[in-house]
Amino acid sequence: MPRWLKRPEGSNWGAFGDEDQVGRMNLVTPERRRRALAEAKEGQCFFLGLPLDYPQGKIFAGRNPPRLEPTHGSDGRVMYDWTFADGGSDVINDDRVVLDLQYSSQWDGLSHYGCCFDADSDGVAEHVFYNGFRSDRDFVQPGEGVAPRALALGIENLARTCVQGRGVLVDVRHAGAGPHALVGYEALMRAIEAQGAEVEEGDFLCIYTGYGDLLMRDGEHVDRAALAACPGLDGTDRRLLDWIDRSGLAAICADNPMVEKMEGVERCVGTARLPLHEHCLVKLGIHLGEFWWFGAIAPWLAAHRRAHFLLTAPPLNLPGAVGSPATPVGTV
Ligand code: UVW
Repeated sequence: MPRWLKRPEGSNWGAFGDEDQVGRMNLVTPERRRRALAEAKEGQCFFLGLPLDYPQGKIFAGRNPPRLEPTHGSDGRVMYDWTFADGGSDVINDDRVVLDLQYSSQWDGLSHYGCCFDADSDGVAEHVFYNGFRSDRDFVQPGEGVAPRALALGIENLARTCVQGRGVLVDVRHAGAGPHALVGYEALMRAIEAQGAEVEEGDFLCIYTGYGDLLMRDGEHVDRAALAACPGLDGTDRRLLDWIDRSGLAAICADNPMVEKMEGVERCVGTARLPLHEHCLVKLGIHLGEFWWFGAIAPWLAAHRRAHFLLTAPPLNLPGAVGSPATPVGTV
């Protein structure tokens, strides 16, 4: 049985093979990675993530900061400042963490976001994900004593690609329009051109909105109104979505929580509340990076009239997870 009979309009399901689980990451070929490596001219590197206990407060209600706990040794003792009971000069600390995988700098896996669509053409919409994988067949749903798990499209698939390619930074801090600072196609193209950036097949588009800078500067005291005023992509702009498709970019990474904005965006009833998520994660297999931080690399790139760099950002190789913390690095 084919997994789907109908695919959403504008989707590329099947283009990378019926069993494909990494989407546009297929476009990061060895040749394109060599082009990315050529951007590492100085050997200087920048961290592009937040500390994983940021945004020191709640942006999404259900996502909590990480909680470190000690593990216990085989003798039941807390394994912190731990020594062997029968002697030896060794002193050992060992810990574990309760970690909401999408609290801080993160990758959205292709199993993170789906849509209601009648892919088997029986007149009833299913919950489908990239390439036609389905909630009812390809996930273990959480229940009493049952842990959830993505049996397809888990983040381990992204990890296997190693996530290394050419980053293209576009500063949109002053490009937003209207009270909600929405960045649509025109504004993004203007910023790309003004900054001498080129977005080509297999690139990682990095959207610098300034959101991460506010979090890094003000921590738990950050001004919520100032965060809300930071720009974000307008996922309802059809021309923007078409360009994302045509450009061949492999992933979009932003320093804000969702890449796109929900505030001030008008949608038709019954359509996706997060249309850029739907376009990228469901239809095209484009991974989204969120809550990254460009406050150190961006001034360096601007001072050297550059927009491109080598990006290395593997997620945790955690089988079955739908997303992952990210600890991305840019090398110039
Ligand atoms: C949601 O889709 C709610 O979250 P994220 O922005 O992390 O993808």
